[in-house]
Amino acid sequence: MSESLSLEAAMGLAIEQADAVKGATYPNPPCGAVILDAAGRVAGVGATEPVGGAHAEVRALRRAGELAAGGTAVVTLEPCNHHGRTPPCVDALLAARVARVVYAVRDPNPVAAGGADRLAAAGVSVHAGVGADAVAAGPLREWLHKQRTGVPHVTWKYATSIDGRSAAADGSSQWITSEAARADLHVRRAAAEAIVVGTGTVFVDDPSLTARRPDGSLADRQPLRVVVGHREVSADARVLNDDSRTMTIRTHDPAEVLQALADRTDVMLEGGPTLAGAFLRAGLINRILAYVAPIVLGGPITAVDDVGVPSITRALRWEYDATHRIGPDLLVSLVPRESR
Ligand code: AOF
Ligand code: ZN
Repeated sequence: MSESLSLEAAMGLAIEQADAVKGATYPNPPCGAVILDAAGRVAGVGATEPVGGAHAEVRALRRAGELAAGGTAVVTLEPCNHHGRTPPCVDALLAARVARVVYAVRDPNPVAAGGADRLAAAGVSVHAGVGADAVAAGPLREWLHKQRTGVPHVTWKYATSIDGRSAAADGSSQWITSEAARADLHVRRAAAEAIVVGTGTVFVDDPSLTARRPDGSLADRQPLRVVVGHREVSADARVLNDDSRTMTIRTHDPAEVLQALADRTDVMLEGGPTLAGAFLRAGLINRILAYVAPIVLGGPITAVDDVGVPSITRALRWEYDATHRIGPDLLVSLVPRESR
């Protein structure tokens, strides 16, 4: 028999559920839910289904069955209060006679909001804010950004030597980082909705931009591949193969790129240096993910070109948000300084 869980631990479990469906639910948020029975033991867990399917609460309640009565629902997002593509989660929680609801982040979507108030009015004990920072920086980061700004969240990813070079002097750039780091990248690609590169990168690297497993097979979910720029891409470029869909956008303007991707939530920018510089100058990068290898390359080829910084006082300021050791490499995650 399982032991009773603290609310923080239950929220940790709900976050794991949400992380596992990240990328599969947009435009809906990837949410997680845990139902604890009246004794505080896990009775059911669930995550948001792809759009049009059940919300996390409904999945978890189905698994918990009768055990939900008198228990606690621990959810990453305030339960919805509207008939959208699915009925309100609040109704399902009330029907299951849950005694308490604990959620991390308020639902900023005005159409779905109000769940907490309705639950409280119905006599359910409601607690907000448990695990809020972890959820807002984790599974819901991209979706919350989109709700707030109307623009997709952009992660700029690159691989670099410890001295900041993205290729050797002769242009060779494959295998800067380890196999372990590349496997991590492929998991992140599979969770992204679109991967953007410039035509220069297509010419130089001929990337396929798919999400692959370590054995080379294609992951179940493939992001849309987006090639940005005026030049024509050759018909036999890997980025145009049948492994995923590809969109070409004939502009260099980052704002126009994001307009063309306005129905997306989570966009990954994979270079090259000119396009990355343009996005940075435009202030349209919301996270930097740098895979840093313990090698020194020297030479002229850097991950990013001009970013419009004439002197140190005008540097674009970021802050470290997480660092992970991946095999021999480091993964460094940064967010804009002012966003926190
Ligand atoms: C929840 N739990 O797991 C999710 C929620 O069109 P619908 O019916 O699928 O509703 C979409 C809205 O519901 C979405 O914009 C967001 O406000 C909320 N998503 N709510 O209670 C969930 N994914
Ligand atoms: Zn819902």
